[in-house]
Amino acid sequence: MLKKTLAGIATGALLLGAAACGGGDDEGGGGSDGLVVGFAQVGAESAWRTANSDSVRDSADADDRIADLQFVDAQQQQEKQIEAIRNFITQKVDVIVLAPVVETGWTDVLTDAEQAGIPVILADRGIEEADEDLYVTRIGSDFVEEGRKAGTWTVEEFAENETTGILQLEGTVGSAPANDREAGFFEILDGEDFSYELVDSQSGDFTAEGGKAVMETFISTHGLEDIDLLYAHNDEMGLGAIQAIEEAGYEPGTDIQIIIVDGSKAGFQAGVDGKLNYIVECNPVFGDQLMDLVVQVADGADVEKFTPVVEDAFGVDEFEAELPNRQF
Ligand code: GYE
Repeated sequence: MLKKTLAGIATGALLLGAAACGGGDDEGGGGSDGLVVGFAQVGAESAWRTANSDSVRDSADADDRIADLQFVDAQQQQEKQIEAIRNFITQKVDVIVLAPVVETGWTDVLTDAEQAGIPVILADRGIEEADEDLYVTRIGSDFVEEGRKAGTWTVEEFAENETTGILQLEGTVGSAPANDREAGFFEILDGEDFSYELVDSQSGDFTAEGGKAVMETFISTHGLEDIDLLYAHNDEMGLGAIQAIEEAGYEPGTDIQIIIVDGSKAGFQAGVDGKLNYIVECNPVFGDQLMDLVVQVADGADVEKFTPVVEDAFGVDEFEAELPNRQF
């Protein structure tokens, strides 16, 4: 805590120095009172999301360059995010941070932000390419790459199978991580000499309840005899599915192998307990990096269009050693 405060003071001092060099332009961002930032967060649907919200709030609190972070939890509803952005525009915040729940439907509201002269940073999820000019930069994960990691493990793990039966639990329909995790996964499967059947694929909306309900339907519709693998786009849906599998009298991790994406403590614990087989990490702790971007963007600095966060992937032999390192 002390370290964080000192770091905040140090960066604050740096910024004051930079402002002095720049001739003390107090317009909008970077003024001596610090920046006002509006953050339209997706919701609180997962451990990943909660850790992400905590990281952004903690970093803003500890950062003297940020006067106020206005945080809105949009409960996974795009209309609530649009409403939040309209409020931020009315209040003339310095920078808007948006974690867009889905990829499409942002043109109007982001055009309004642009016309109001308020820069927008995307945190976590991305939006469609057609609207690329309406935000300055995005910080977050490479979701296609996460899908590729899951795909690469799958083709190796089931190399000897004649045909591999797969079920997919998709994230929120139309969201960047659901679209991209699917695209990366099947890019690898289709690019290799690998025979598989996608037996079923449905959205569990990134929640445990959603994952459990969809898995119950999968089991009652298809049984598990011809299924080798469940690919769940996040931990919560995978953990919900594990419950459904156990309640139906099967052994998760053995009767059906399971991949999850995120890598929360609960996810790793399920791995240590032998209930799942591969974890693709998605890192939510990028609050400090985000605050640096906020300040740079408010100052009108040139920044990269995409700042990736560093991520890994873990197999069964690594679950136990990695569990104590998990931050969420
Ligand atoms: O994987 C999931 C959350 O957008 C990367 O959203 C994020 C995803 C994450 O609900 O758990």
